[in-house]
Amino acid sequence: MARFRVPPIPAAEITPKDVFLSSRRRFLAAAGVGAAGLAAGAERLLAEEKLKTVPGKLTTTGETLTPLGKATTYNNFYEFGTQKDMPARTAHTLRTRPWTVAVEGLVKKPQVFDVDAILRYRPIEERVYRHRCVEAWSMVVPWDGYSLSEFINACNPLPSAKYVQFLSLRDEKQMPLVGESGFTSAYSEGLRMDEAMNPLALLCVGLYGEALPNQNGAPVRVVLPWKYGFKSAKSIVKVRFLASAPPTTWNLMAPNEYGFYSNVNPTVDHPRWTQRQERRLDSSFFPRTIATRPFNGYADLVAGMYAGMDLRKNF
Ligand SMILES: Nc1nc2c(c(=O)[nH]1)N[C@H]1C(S)=C(S)[C@@H](COP(=O)(O)O)O[C@H]1N2
Ligand SMILES: [Mo]
Repeated sequence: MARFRVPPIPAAEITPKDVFLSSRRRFLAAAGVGAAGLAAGAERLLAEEKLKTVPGKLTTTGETLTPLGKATTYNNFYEFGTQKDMPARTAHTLRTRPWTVAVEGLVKKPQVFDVDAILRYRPIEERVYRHRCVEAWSMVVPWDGYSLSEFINACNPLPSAKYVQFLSLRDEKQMPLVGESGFTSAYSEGLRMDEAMNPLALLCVGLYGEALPNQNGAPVRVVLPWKYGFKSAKSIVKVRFLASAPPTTWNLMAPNEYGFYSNVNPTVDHPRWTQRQERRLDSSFFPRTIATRPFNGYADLVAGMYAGMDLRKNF
């Protein structure tokens, strides 16, 4: 199995080995029980499962965070059911260790990385990002990970690689509901190389300082805060470098609804709902309706990549 050819990072920066969640913790997360409601024993367990994180530089400030219990119970992960509350109840069947990510296509040399090597490769940053999740809903989530660009550099893509594809696990045994997803093959998403290398693009291994719950894409996913949620593939097992844009799951399923770029754009409506507004899930009981911002508020960091492109055609 290939290893990153980099000097080992200092011991103090290494993430604890057993970062994956216990089944009890998963159950509690699925049930939406906060740390306050846990017994002392379970609290100790939680502490042990904390990721060691450093504050991320690219952090959204001044917005109320979406509580952990909401971010982990209102999910899209069709392999675990098509209703928003289903992944939290069914994704416990996913086994996140051992787990490998295969890197192939236009690279110097194909490699297979163990997920724990990926976790230890760089200090895990906590980055608070606006997240456009299911349909026209949004959250503000403290994600944990590091720049996707760091991982891509370790993959050694060739100059001919212009796009990168992410493929999720597809396993009928671990995902008994995958047959009902409508997906005909492994969940696929893709980015243009400059998008993938943008410092905002996050290789994500946790949220709220804890390892990713299964329903949020354990053990490793991407998070692309200027795009609609579906661009962020969960539970990734393969990364492929390509000369042209890969087929993507939602684009194949409904091409008039979901384009390749899918940058958050209040001026291009989804055929079935407006994109001018979003419903923010935070600690208030009723979600607030707020105006959607171009590129989800990240225009200063990403708009330059699309200069000269017609974003109504390339939606
Ligand atoms: N493998 C896989 N990845 C996926 C999906 C999916 O169904 N399967 N759904 C996508 C969609 S539509 C959204 S909105 C986000 C939701 O991420 P969240 O549940 O962490 O908010 O995951 C994306 N990644
Ligand atoms: Mo979505």
